[in-house]
Amino acid sequence: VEAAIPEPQREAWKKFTAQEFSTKEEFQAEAVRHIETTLARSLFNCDELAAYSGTALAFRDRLVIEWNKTQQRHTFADQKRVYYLSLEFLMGRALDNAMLNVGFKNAAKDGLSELGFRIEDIIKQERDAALGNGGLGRLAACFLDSLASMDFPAWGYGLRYKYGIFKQEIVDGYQVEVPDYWLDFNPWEFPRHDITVEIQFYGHVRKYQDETGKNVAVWEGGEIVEAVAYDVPIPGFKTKTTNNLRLWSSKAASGEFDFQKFNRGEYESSVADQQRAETISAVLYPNDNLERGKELRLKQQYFWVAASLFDIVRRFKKTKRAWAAFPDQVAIQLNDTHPTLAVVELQRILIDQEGLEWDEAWQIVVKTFGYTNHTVLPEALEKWPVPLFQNLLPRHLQIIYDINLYFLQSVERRFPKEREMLSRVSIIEESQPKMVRMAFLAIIGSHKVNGVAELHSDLIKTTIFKDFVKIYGPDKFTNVTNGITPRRWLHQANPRLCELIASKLGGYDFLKDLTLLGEIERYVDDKAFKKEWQEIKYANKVRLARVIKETTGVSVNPAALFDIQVKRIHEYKRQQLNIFGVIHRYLAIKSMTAEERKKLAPRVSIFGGKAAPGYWMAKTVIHLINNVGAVVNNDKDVGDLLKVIFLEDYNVSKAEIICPASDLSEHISTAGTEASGTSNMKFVLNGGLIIGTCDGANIEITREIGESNIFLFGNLAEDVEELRHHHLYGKYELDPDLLKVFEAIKSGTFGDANAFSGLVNAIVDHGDYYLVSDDFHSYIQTHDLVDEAYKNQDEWLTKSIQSVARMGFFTSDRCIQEYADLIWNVEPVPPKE
Ligand code: 8GP
Repeated sequence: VEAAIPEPQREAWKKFTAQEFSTKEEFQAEAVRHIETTLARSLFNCDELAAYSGTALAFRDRLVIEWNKTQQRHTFADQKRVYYLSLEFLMGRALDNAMLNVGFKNAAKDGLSELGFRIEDIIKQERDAALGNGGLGRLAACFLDSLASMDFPAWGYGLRYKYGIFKQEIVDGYQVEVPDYWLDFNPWEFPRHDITVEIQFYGHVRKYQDETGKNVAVWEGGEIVEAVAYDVPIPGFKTKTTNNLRLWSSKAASGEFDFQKFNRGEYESSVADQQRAETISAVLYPNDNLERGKELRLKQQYFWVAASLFDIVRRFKKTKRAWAAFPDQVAIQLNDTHPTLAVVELQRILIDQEGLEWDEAWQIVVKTFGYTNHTVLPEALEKWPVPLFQNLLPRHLQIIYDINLYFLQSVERRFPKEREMLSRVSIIEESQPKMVRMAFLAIIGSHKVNGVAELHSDLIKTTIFKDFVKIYGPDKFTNVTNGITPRRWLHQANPRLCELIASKLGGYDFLKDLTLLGEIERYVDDKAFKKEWQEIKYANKVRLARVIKETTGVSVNPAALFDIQVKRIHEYKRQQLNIFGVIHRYLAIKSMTAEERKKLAPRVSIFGGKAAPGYWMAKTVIHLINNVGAVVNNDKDVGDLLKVIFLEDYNVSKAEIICPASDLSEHISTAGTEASGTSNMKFVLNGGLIIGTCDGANIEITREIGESNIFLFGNLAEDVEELRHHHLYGKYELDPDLLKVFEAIKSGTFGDANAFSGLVNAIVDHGDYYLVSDDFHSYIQTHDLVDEAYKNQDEWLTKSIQSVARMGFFTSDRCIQEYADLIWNVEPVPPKE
């Protein structure tokens, strides 16, 4: 390729090719140049935001240089690439991550300090890139970090929402949603106005036979929207590999149509078209573990999938290979069912546009895709009404019908005696209206299906996808237990703990091979080490206490036991169980003697998390937590023994402060409902103990760190179904302690009791689906054990250190290696040093 460019031209270019800064002074020169020229600011009006911007741009330049080289290297290597399709990437802030991953944070710190700024203040200027709801989106972000850090040739594909997840404000104890317009200054994205794809919607299908007698389908008419690429560099840790995250933004197609409208003087309606097009990528749907079936959501899905596949196919075609080689060059992972249309779109491209026969095309499709399931909750499983599909994507619906037909025929041949199975496994649900079941389409269109923790992967095989295990055999289904990136969740979030560990392990290699953490277990009896460990936890609690004071006005004692539950608010995650437990504790304290009170360890119960705007029950839980806080925190009689905090607007950057500050965190979902959980891993990795149910990854965490290092309680997944049945059809009594809590609520102790009647009635009158009452006693007892254990600080510290030492398994690097081996069959492309 290089040879095609004339020698003198090459020489001239190379003389001036961009160089990376490599000293503090060079960093300062770059930052100041950007502040003065890119931002048009000066020494006299450079505030912290401008200093952030200059720093970010200086680091961005560094990333871009490696990013360009990486993309070239990957093209030359001509190896199989991974494409991670996700509607959500919950990235958080980029600057600190970039500084740490390229290894230049100290230079920047000193350089900024000489210019009169503190690096912590500068980092805080950045807004979170919050293009996700919760665990599913954050997992995608951790995966990008691992893929780059491990030198895999990989791209992420997503949507460039103008509004990410809303900002949460708490007003009079209620959640209020404020739009998150985050793009006014985003130095991390590169608009690629030259990379656009036209995306078609609506219209109709014309079928005919061509000269050779072949059946041809043409999708005609409808409307065209343009997808524009925005690229975000993803730097690996201690490697030059810098991968790409491509986010698509929608705009009106700049076609003749508009022009004619303008000429006809229809200015307003032409602008309206523009806005309608832009609506597609305008906003992230703020639901976690819930699908609402809105047309705009399906439009988002097709828009993103069609643009991404066009891009992937275009890249493949440049290699001039035969189509049969496609799955040897391309692995596409479906992050949940949101991108399942990609299966149909690839089949459409191959048969309608490239002229392949159905069977040949279908083999390519199935070999290309893998599907990750993230939930068994029925309300989260995607289904789309057939009439909506028919209208929006008529050709795709036809192809889905054909996929279904061939699939059902093969099932019928193999299981002729099981006719009821056909309707159970059909992609089309025979309801009114008929529905397209996206999970079934994803299974049929992929060669591997995985769950995200062992229990979850077992559950999908025995419940929602049982028939498919019978049809395809068990090998199509596998498990890849989730992980987290230690770069963000230890190195960045907890620099002091990281440094202490590094001092014992002789460097930071453990951040790339987390199993090396095992070595620190040798220091569990080392007094000085333990003391430092304890001091670091305390300092992290002080840091969180400061944030609590600033945002809620409440002073909390950093010496108290910090008991934290932060995650999306959802009935299955059972924040209601936690707050009922807190009320129980409050009532207990109120009836204690002075002697008894002395023996009790002071507690701070901290909650955080967003409720989906339309999820009334979740909002009621937030309201109750805040009202309990208002009563307890102002009860002089209770003082430091109990404080209840709701931290507003929980997000990635807040999590980085919260996770290192827990003594105890809560992962207390009804057994069998939380697919994995990943904050459980973040808290343990930062030396906090956890209380939890036998659910999701809690089970594997227990196996790794040892049963004596975790507080497990509650019913097991295998007993849940029977208990629920019993609630509905048998006689059962509610837990007496829980009833006392309800009495307190009903008597108005925490404000207007009517506000909380729905919450209470779900348990008292409506079958207690999430088994709050069944688990209450065990929960309270286990908290008593926590109180006891916390009194012995030395033993607590031992548990903390042992747990961290044994967390190596939960790095997302391990996870990505498993995907690479089990599902993608891809190899890294390491940079030549
Ligand atoms: C989440 C799971 O709830 C969580 O346990 C898991 O750790 C995380 O995915 C990453 O695997 N699932 C979802 O957010 C989810 O399924 N959302 C539905 C809309 C698809």
